[in-house]
Amino acid sequence: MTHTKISQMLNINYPIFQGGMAWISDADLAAAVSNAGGLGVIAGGNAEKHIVEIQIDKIRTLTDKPFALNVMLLSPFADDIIDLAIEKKVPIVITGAGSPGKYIDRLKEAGIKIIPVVPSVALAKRMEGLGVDALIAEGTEAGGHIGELTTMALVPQVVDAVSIPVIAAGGIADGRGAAAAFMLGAEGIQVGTRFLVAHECNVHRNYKEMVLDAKDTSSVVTGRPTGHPVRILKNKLYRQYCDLEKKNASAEELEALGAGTLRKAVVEGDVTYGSVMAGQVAGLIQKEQSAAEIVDEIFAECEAIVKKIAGRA
Ligand code: TUI
Repeated sequence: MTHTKISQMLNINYPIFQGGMAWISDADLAAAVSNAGGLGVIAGGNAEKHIVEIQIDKIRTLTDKPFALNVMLLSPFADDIIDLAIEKKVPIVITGAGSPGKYIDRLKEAGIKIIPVVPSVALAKRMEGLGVDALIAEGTEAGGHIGELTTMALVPQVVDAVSIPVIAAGGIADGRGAAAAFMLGAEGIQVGTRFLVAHECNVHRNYKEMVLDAKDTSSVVTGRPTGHPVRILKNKLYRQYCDLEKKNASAEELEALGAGTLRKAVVEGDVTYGSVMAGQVAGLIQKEQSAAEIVDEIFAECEAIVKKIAGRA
């Protein structure tokens, strides 16, 4: 399960990507995942170029392994972050929350591998046509900004529609989820929520506690009326959001309630009125571990499951 087209293409030992989580996925977490043999990802999020530049310079002091930069296309600084990826010769760019069409030629010219997150078959086909290297098919179980389809339904449909490698994301936190993703035809997995509780993850302590305390129904979706659905863990902010929705508040009012709330949770530890973005698998996560322990455990479990199934045949 560890030797797939994607691990060969990116020169990594395990086909696992760490989710590019805005405000959270910094050089410390990304280097830990890359040093563990996976693909560490620095998230540009909504940050300005000089902030992201510091993280790119830092990761190069922490690892000589491949890493990726996640460019969040809803960011007002997305153009600058793409320029930065090219200037800094980042090996891999992952894009999310939109179509990276207008950047693809420049990234390819710079020799940067490009892997967009897609929530649908239509976008997957369009991206393949533009010459991207692989795709991340992310289901609605994921934390943060999400699409409509579940991972179980999306991944095999994307796999059937394209010939480039597909990485499954959304709802994967352990070896069982990884094995399921490979059964659906994925060549790799992306894991976000479980890395929130990695020792090397610098998210606020309160955020980690909320993930560890979460149960199956703790995650909810806000923002459907504004067209930017975001999965978070239920708290007072969510209840305020529901109250506003019931009052038929405008999209602007709803967007205003969400502004700045991710930073509030991640940096200040305000998990009451901040956005605690996490996936539906938060309820599975019971313990804090190093990034290397997480990576090793996921693949050991995955291989044991696959062997067990093969033994039944
Ligand atoms: O991007 C994510 N997850 C994120 S970004 C983020 S930061 C944020 N903060 C506040 C509001 C919104 C975002 C938190 N979590 N995941 C990747 C992802 N991409 N999920 C869904 C998509 C996506 C959606 C539409 C990708 C492409 C797309 O294309 C639409 C089009 O242009 O055709």
